[in-house]
Amino acid sequence: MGVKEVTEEVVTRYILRKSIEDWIDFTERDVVIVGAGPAGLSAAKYLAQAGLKTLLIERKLSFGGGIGGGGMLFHKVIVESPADEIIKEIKCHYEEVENGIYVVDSAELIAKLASAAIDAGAKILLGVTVDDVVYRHSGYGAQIVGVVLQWTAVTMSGLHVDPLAIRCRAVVDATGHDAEVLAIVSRKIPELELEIKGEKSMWASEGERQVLYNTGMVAPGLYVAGMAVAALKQAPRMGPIFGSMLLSGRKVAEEIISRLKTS
Ligand code: 48F
Repeated sequence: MGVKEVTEEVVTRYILRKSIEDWIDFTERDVVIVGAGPAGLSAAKYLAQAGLKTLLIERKLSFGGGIGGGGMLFHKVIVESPADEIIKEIKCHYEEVENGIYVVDSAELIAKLASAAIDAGAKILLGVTVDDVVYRHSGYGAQIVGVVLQWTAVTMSGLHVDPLAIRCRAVVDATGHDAEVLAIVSRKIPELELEIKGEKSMWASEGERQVLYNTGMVAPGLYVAGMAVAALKQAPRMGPIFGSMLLSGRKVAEEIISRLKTS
């Protein structure tokens, strides 16, 4: 049997039509997560699972963030309890090498996390950079009500192209070590008094503890998860141990779910 003939203009027409349909739907979301690393993917899974319209925006053309680099490019990462609940839920293979210490393949963790988020209903946009937020003033002061988007390729080109913005009820900074969204907010909305202190040197277990403890809302409409928490709170870095990244994603999702469902 021959391969069906598809003309070039048909390819173009359906890609454009279906992408634009999605983008129009994306203009209003319950939650936008910035960064598809372990924290962002985990948050996306739990938010979408709770029925919230969830959009995950990733600057690169692939997801996984720091997972893919494993430990110094060795292809294994460590997950510690109780985050084994999450790797078991997403059906990631693991080896328990000591009580409560699990080793997983980095490529599989990326694939299974992304698959779980997508299957739960989250949408992932690749090659798009969040370069600002949208805000309003209400009786409670400044509130984050959306994000400003640009194609990563345009950002890299240095061309001056005005961006587009979308609205949402919650924004999650899951951008990792640079806490990019928080850094923008700290610079451009000083009345929110956000200060990015920068992470400290390595102390794995203490970093894991502090990241998880400090995950959550940082300003009205703005939340933080993953290594961005360490940058905000000056917590120690931890290297290729991922338990708190996964748990931080789940924790931020739980907080957003409870706030949005009661508002
Ligand atoms: O860096 P990343 O994996 O952050 P994370 O989820 O996990 C941190 C760990 O990977 C590791 C660690 C702990 O074990 O030390 O580093 O907190 O993923 C962040 C993702 O956000 C994307 C970036 O490309 C990466 O995939 N990103 C960063 N800034 C933006 C962005 C932005 N402005 N717009 C869109 N995506």
